[in-house]
Amino acid sequence: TKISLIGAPTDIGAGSRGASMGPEALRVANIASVLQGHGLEVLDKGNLSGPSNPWLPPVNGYRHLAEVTAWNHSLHDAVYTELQGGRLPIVLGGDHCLGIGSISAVARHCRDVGKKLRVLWLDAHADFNTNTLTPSGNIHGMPVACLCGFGPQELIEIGGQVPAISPKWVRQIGIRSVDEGEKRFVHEQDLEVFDMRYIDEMGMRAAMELALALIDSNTHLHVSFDVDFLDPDIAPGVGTTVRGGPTYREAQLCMEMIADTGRMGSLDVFELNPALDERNRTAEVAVDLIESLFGKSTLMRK
Ligand code: DIR
Ligand code: MN
Ligand code: MN
Ligand code: MN
Repeated sequence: TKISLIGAPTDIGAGSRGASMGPEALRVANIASVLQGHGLEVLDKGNLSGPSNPWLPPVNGYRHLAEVTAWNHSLHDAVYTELQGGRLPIVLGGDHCLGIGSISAVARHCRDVGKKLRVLWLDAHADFNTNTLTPSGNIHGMPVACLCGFGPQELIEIGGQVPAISPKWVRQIGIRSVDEGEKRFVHEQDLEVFDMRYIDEMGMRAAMELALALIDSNTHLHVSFDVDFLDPDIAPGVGTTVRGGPTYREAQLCMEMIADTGRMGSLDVFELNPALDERNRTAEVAVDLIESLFGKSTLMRK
């Protein structure tokens, strides 16, 4: 596998500043050499550039819509280019609004090559708000809705087809914070959510078996890893911590089961906020888990 790292240094869709430093923190945590250690060829494409964060209040339920659109176009084009070149893009975010550009590019690529797409959304949040449902106006709370066609025209059309994806292609894992109106919309659209209650009652293994069900050799698996998925005890360096997330062991199992499918074709790492971290330990745990996503295991298996 040939990997391309794409830095997207912005906090344009977030409610706190600092996710713009995520790409450097992941590089400092040695993401490239760790992956190279697994025999993967890694090319660091450097950072995209885009508008700075004007830090303005929401307009019509959206903060920074024009800037969010510019960043997502740029990321869409970069991710699509790497996929066309037969490479596996890893997006180093950046806040989760960038999931729109990244996944719309992955969906476009899947249409080109006739693959099915499955999106695994690892997050404390459902990110299924719209401008009328959002309590904050922060677009990092809206990417899943935008990808499914519920959002402003300029964001829903980035991948060239509206909607970019169907809610049926999405599996959410680790969810434990959903806003009131968002909750109704998740139910209405029938999103498949393995929330923390499900994981508490059934275990991470059962959750992942279902989330990964029906993946076959013609499936492209995209992993959207919001670092706030993890329990704040192991991952304090994010803007919106929510207690009661997966432990280190549960997160490892989640990543290892994804690796076992052999179908991951693209990965996003979002919401890491070094300004809120302690000696880069959240970046280090993220890289450790990414290593498992690419097949690190304790013993030889099978
Ligand atoms: C909250 C927080 N649901 C919002 N969202 C996210 O503002 O829409 N935090 N995604 O990471
Ligand atoms: Mn474009
Ligand atoms: Mn998120
Ligand atoms: Mn989140």
